[in-house]
Amino acid sequence: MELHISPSSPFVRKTRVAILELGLEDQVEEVISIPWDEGSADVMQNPVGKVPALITDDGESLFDSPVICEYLDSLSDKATLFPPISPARWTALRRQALADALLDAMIARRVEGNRPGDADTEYWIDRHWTAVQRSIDEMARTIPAAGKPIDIGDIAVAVALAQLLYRFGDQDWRPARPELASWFEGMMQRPSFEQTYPVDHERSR
Ligand SMILES: N[C@@H](CCC(=O)N[C@@H](CS)C(=O)NCC(=O)O)C(=O)O
Repeated sequence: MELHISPSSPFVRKTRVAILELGLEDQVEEVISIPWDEGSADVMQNPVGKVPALITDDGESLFDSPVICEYLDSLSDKATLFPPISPARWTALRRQALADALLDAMIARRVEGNRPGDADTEYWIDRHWTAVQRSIDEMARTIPAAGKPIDIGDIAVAVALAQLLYRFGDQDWRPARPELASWFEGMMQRPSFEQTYPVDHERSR
């Protein structure tokens, strides 16, 4: 299988962490595909031109990160990141959705912050940042019990919180949320997170 990645993408990181947690690293070749490069949507076979995209051994392309993670999960006999139908499944999927939505809001806030300002810019920055803060508060309210097996919700939440520190390190979410910070530090010590630290890749334009 081929996983199209850009090394700074948190959605890519979710899939890379999942691959390591599931023990599938020998079956996946990583290919750097920068979405901003001409023709990358065709190479990735993803019409919306975003990473990650996974090309399966049958030549099918799969996107986006939740679909890729669930597909990878179906291939592993080592572990499962998607609990079977039960309350635990909805908790895991809800936490994944929360984390992905936090990242969407964080990215939108970053884009807005990099635009030449107009009257609406402050409104949108505030709106996106408020969504980010509410999402972190929700994560702090729903910290998993100690010893619970890791699932896709845990991976997604930890990736999102790590990306916030990577992109907005000057607005550290940890001091006001010590219990979430302590859970997060435990996640960051897993080899799957240590081996997937984000790196900015130079754009060709
Ligand atoms: N919902 C998608 C989001 C993927 C996404 O937004 N990827 C970003 C990189 S972090 C991207 O490729 N952006 C390029 C673009 O917006 O054209 C997922 O979970 O995979």
